[in-house]
Amino acid sequence: METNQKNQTINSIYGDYQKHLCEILETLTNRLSKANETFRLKNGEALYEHINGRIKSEQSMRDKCRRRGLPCTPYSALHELTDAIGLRIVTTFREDINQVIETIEHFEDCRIIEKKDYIHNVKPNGYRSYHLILDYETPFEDVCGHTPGHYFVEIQLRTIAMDTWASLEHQVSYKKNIDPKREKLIRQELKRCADELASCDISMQTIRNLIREDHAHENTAR
Ligand code: 0O2
Repeated sequence: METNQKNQTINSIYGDYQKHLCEILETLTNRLSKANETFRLKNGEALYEHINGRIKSEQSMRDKCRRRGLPCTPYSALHELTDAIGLRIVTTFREDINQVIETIEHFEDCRIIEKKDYIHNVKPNGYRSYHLILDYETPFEDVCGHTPGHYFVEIQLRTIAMDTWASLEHQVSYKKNIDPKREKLIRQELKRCADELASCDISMQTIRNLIREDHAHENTAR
């Protein structure tokens, strides 16, 4: 529940479904953490570096509904829009992203219904990330009144370098008004940083592959 300036209670935009959102977030986070641990025990390296989750805030969801011309209702928030529940998985190397996607593809109650590849199709400002929209089946009812229920979950996958840039850019410029006199320079610099970090990601991946090849040769030579 939220309160407005007159301290009147405003019903959550997520209605009675709000309690389920946290439960879904926790279940998926735990499952991914377990998968990470299993992968690490088997391969000696983690699947990903860290994971964060969030339920989109009331304000942010209401703003998004208004921007999209949708009424601020649970149906808009949970059926028309797909990012009420969000997970961000940060990997050390670029190729680990594919491995995480493969792991998620094996979750029986999750279906990937959309993939947005902002790594190959970099946003003009330099934003890189791989987004998945999941249709997650639950034993409880969804906003359409169906049981089993279906809830959308947005998963953002990126490397540490991509995440560093996105966090910085989010703080300084994403969806913010910038002084028009400086805007061009700021945007150019942000784009340059994004491209430099992307080039580091490629070098780090190459180094990792070389080290792996080296280990493989060592093992066959024994
Ligand atoms: P938050 O706080 O992360 O939830 P829209 O959501 O309207 O912008 P769309 O098409 O629904 O557009 O989603 P899109 O562009 O695939 O991805 C939206 C989310 O990706 C954003 O969520 C950000 O988290 C992230 N993102 C996308 N583009 C950028 C970018 O240029 N810079 C940064 N830093 N992040 C980006 P929200 O809802 O904006 O915020």
